[in-house]
Amino acid sequence: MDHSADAHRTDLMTITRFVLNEQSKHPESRGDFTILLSHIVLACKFVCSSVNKAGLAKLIGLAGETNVQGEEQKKLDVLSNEVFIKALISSGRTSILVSEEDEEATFVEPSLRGKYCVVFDPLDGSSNIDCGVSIGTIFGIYMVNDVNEPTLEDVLQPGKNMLAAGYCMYGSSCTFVLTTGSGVNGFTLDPSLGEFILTHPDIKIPKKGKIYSVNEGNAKNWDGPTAFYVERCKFPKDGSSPKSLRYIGSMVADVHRTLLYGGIFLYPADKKSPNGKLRQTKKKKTKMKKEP
Ligand code: FBP
Repeated sequence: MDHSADAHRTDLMTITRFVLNEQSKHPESRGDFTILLSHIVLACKFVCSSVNKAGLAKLIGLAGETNVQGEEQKKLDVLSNEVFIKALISSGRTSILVSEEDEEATFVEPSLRGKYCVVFDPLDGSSNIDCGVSIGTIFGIYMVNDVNEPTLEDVLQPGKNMLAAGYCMYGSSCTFVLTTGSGVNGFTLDPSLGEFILTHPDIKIPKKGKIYSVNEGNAKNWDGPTAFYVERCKFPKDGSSPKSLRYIGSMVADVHRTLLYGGIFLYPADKKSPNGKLRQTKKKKTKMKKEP
């Protein structure tokens, strides 16, 4: 493969081309996943554009509503959630959508139903929206068990059943990171083309890392093992250098840095959040609702 600068300019591996290449490895595939992913990518481009204009377009600030977790919903949260719900439904490839911003799952009406379920947080890191710090979208894709009878169980499967998962980080650049189960690849949005270009092929987290990432402000709530581990990061007993602390407070940004630079990101369960703060779908809380 020609890695010269010119090649990168003229042999662009866009995310669409990448996924189509992957699809060609599965002759039985009818392109449904490619269509679903193209709608997720479109929604990410829209959110990226909105995030970039937020400060100017007065999109930040409180929308006056609160989400199911009682957090004040900012306009970008509401907008991002609506964009993803509409994009996923219009793909015609989904049956159930679970958004971190909604109390109930969206149950797509039969005429628009498809074989996938998508669980997502449209805009994670909401406490950082107003100050322009990196935030992101997180998503996971399951296959529905019976497209004629989608049920709650379809969106409460273990993570190992996911067909694909990824995130899109809205930071100094817009980076889309995806896995379909065999490797992780990163794509950077070229605003002049409006395309995500493959910039981080086959990402592998470094075996060793010099960074630990945790909210030290929660230290008084940690259990013994967590406190012990973090203490060792700061005061190693094996003669190695102390690790550096980096904590952005947006999971997507902290995870992305950890993936590229190595080290550890942790948000341990503690006395304040016995189940950990970074939420999963709660069985008791997710209900079905008819799509409007
Ligand atoms: P939100 O659901 O309010 O966005 O919270 C998620 C999050 O912002 C993560 O992105 C981040 O890792 C974590 O909360 C930071 O939590 P804390 O401010 O308690 O350190």
